[in-house]
Amino acid sequence: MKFLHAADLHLDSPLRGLERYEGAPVEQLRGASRRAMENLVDLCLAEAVDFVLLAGDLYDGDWKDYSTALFFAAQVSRLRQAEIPVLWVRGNHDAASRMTKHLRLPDNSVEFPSNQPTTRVLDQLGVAVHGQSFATAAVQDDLAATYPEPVAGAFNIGLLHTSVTGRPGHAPYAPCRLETLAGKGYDYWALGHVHAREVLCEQPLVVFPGNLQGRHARETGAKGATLVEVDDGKATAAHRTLDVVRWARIDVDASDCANADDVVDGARARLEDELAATGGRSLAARIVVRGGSAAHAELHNQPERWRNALRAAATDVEPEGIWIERVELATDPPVDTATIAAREDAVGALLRSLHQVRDDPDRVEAMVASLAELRAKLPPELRTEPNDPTGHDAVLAAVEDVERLLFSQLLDEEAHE
Ligand SMILES: [Mn+2]
Repeated sequence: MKFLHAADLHLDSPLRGLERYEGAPVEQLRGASRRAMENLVDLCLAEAVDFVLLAGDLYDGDWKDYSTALFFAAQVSRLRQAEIPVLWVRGNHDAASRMTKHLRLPDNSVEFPSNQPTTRVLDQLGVAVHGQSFATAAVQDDLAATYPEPVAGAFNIGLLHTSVTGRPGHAPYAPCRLETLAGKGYDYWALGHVHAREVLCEQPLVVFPGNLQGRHARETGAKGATLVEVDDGKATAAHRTLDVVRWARIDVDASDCANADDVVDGARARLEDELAATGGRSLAARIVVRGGSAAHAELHNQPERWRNALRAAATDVEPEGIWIERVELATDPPVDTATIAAREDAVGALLRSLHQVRDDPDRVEAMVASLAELRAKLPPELRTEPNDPTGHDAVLAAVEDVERLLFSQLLDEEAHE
């Protein structure tokens, strides 16, 4: 037996930050969530899966018109022709109360109700799927707690949209404990909501497949669904990549760049690498240029020019294949500490006194002692850091941080005077 588990399709969700500029592959980006769903159906047909599970957020929100629903219905029909059922729940984005329009789906579509958890048994396969849709967007109850007991003799699957115990960047909806899921007696938990793929438990398998298509610069890396094969009651899960546009963050270290052209060349080389890693997909990239650099003044005097030079480099690497979502020029001025420390002004005196602290073990120890005194006055719950932030090494690192931050700011001011 074989099934496909996907979640968070967010059909017709706009890719955030989509800017038009000459050469930007705008249409490809716009249709990305639909093309990814077509890839999903293609995979199901090629693998001849027995059924498909969709764990919520099929839609990004209420449909603007019926075209989103018609598209989804057409994809479900492709699966119906191969007699593949699609079992699905609603999540926070497509909760029952948020959707004002309705379209009857093909009869291989099985939507779980939102008023209580229910069980659908696929007789021929000996599979029982338990699920409950979100009635409203912000479900605060532990839905998993009331899921039915496993059906004896069947392969039991829990289908659920949930944050489990919470994940950074995701609202804490339908919270539950991993122990509740693992202890339910089910053979597989098909979760949705968290957009990063994560296998929370191996025995039984508890899986977030991640979303089908990244939607913004923080959803980087390969996106897709989980293909599950069950042999003798034992399930194995494998990620299958289905996205059509790949998000990447391109960090460019400008500290060795002599000028802004070097920065563009460095970014270009990184874009080539990232594009090669996408396996023929389009690339949506955020470029972040950092580091104390001799190119700093040039970049900051003409930021529009260099932003567009970076866009042009991307278009040159792959016409209509790379879209630059944003360019952050976050360089610092080059810091030549020897010259600054020799200066007779206040800046030079400040740097020299920082170096005196750094190079004098007695002064560092004095700081450690006075920080330890402060730390002792903290309530115990604030003293739980595993690495003592008031230790000798931490204080030395802090002094170096002060130097770096202070001087990049001070010298930036000078450069703009
Ligand atoms: Mn989602």
